[in-house]
Amino acid sequence: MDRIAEVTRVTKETDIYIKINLDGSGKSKIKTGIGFFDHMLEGFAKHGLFDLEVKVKGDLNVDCHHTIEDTGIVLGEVIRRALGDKSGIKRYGNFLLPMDETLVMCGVDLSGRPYYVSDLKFTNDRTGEMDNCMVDEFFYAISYSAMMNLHFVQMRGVNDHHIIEATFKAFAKALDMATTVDQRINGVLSTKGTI
Ligand SMILES: [Mn+2]
Repeated sequence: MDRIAEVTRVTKETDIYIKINLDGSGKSKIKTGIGFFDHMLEGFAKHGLFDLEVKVKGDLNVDCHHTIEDTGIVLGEVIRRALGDKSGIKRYGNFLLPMDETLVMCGVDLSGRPYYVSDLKFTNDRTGEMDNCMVDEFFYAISYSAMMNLHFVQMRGVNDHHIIEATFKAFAKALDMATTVDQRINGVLSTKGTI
């Protein structure tokens, strides 16, 4: 069964289309209007081996807030839809991702219960056209719209570009693990019988 979903969401602040194939090969076509954010989403697709199309027209004349937050909401939504009933998936995923001086750990549980915890700390306020405070806003939005438990622990890191890129890639690798189908799993992986 194809694990593909697409969502279009239009508000007065943003116009967003996202399509994901969880069983892809890392191909992406990304255009959000924020160069650094595009770079991060391309890395997410490449390292998670997801095929990802993201088209965003946001009110960047205000700032990057709505564009990045709403992209997180829609990305979470396509992940949730592409997973379907979650039968056969590993459900839990984690990754410890080094990038030069930076080391970021990510833990994911596709539990159906949204929860977000992060202790990311940045050196400066911005990276390129992206406000660094939007990294947590983005992943918080993903966590509630995909209904996943998502943790980030920053073990080390000084360079903001490295910290943010390590965060996106750690998430990609952890999500790839959590969404992987394991032939040994019958139905959903839960003693409760539902996730
Ligand atoms: Mn980079």
